[in-house]
Amino acid sequence: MKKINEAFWKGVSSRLGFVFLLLFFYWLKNIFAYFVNINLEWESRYQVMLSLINPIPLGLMLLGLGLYFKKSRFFYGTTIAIYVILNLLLIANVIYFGEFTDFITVNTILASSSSAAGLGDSAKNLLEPSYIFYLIDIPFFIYGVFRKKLKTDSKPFNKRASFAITALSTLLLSANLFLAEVNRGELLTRGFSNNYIVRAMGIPFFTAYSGNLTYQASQARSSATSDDMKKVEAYVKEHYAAPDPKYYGIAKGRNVIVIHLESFQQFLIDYKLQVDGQSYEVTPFLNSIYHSNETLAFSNFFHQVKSGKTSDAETLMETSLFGLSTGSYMVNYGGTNTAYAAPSILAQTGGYTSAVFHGNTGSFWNRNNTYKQWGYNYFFDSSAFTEKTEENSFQYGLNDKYMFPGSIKYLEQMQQPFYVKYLTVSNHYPYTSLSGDEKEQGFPLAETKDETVNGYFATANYLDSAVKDFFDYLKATGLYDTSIIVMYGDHYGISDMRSSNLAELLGKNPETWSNYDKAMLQRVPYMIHIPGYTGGGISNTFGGEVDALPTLLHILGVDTSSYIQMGQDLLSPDNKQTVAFRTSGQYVTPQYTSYSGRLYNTQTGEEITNPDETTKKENEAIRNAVATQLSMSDAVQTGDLLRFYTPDGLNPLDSSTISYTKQMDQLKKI
Ligand code: GP9
Ligand code: MN
Repeated sequence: MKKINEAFWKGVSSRLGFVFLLLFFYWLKNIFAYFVNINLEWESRYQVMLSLINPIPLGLMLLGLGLYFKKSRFFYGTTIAIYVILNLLLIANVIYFGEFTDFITVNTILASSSSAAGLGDSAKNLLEPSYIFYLIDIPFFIYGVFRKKLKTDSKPFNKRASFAITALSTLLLSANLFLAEVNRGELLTRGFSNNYIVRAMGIPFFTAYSGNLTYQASQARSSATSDDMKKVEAYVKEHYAAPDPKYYGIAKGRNVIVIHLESFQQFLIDYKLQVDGQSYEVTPFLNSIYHSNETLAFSNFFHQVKSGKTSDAETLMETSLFGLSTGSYMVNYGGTNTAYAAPSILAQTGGYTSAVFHGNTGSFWNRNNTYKQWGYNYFFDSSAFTEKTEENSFQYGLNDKYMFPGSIKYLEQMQQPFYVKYLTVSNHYPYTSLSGDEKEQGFPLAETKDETVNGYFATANYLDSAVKDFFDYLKATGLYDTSIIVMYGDHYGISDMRSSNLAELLGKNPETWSNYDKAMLQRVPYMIHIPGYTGGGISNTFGGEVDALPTLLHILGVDTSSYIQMGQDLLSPDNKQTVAFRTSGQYVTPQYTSYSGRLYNTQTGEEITNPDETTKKENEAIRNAVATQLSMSDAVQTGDLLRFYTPDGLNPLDSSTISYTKQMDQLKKI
């Protein structure tokens, strides 16, 4: 035993032995991450095997680079530095995954100044006990060094042998790629999902892959031409869904108040939480709006966001174009691309003034730049809310019950008709925003094993009551009767990783919780409340966030036939009811649901494992339709194609005249 012990320390005290020791720790941490913190959605043993080996090739290649150095301090300096970087990359991805169910792309890193501020903050809340494991090597090294068991090796490693290590790791990497390709053809060219790439190739490989994508994006803009725009134009013309005259212009000229319901899922509507034998209605006010005949409500409205989360939802809702397949459109292109967004369209067609109210810093998601490109006249961010204190706010900003009242002094000065958007925050992960908030109203926590799920209902209840108070204000001032109020949930609040913890609360079995259940949980509210109108009701039409803008514009009597929008009016009889998720190959129609590689009957929820010819054909057609819709949108977004096209009756916007400083003075002047 003693001999083995000595041989071990002797081995790892050689340069090559040291490299293998670091490689071993790195491998161990990756495997731990794959099994504990990251969900790779393995579908077969083969894929598990791929994941087990994938940290090794690149790990060896990078850690082996130090071997080329003769001098001892260069060897150890380089090797340890590379090891630390690899570890940081792994840990950062683990934490990021916990929040976004996605991996860090180079886009995200480049945009860190605008989005990482919030992530850094939430990281503090995201620390889980299991993360201790990533420090497992530290006590080992302390022991080895202090007991003088782990020594440095001053003998340079043979040049040829260093080369052999590089060659070996390259060979292993090719083998890894080959095995990955066998499992999933065209893995890298079609991308599928970030998850697939990490599953097959590991995290550092994915980072490099995404870096390449970012580079390509910058190339895409410079190579895009007006011919590309022609193709998009043809597609949009063909998919235009003409408005139903019954709804066209029913709210013409009214103020539009948009309320963004943060992380609000459709299942909350009418939901009653049972705690200690008592039943608590979570969102009584929103339920009353949902069921009102003054409201056009939608029960099968899906969010279509990806890693841009809130920013993707805003992009979809206000431009009828999708966010990106990786990263955030607003962060990457929002400040530069030509856009025809709701504020600018309404200003030009109806003389609207526009503003956003949001209790977080204006740079988050690059809003301060994007909103100018979208034509927002005013943007009141956290700096406009002087009532903000430690107690009434959290990492995403001022709580809703302070943000709404805090906006009034600005809203009162606003020229009518106005288009204003309220971005709420209190119902945001980790659903602990109310600790310290005096207006918190004692709504009970759910009693599952998941803290995140438990807090979700109380923050949703708080949001509900904040919205009710705001409606009361609107009614008291008479603004209510001259406005319409649009409300939507931006995306899921409980991620797919956690959603099985919701199963029991929804009367389902967590053991049989399926991808179908996960897909159905992507429904979010969409309601257009029109005071005084009585032709409302709940529509079961299937649609997504991309369909919201044409729907709203038609209600306001704006002709969208020459606009470049990817969505279809949800009230139009021509609506195709095909909902694309932002992850390729995933969709919902009234008949089929395709989610995480599985196909289901949307009506029954049963999995279709052996599709017959008709089913295959129909799904092939749907797959093509959603892929085309996404690729047309991507062409516009990444190629900045709207610089080549001006819709009838609109002009490109001159954003240089918009400034978000001294806004109260600007308002008073007008
Ligand atoms: C931050 C808020 C949250 O300002 O909009 O964004 P999210 O984390 O949901 O994308
Ligand atoms: Mn959000």
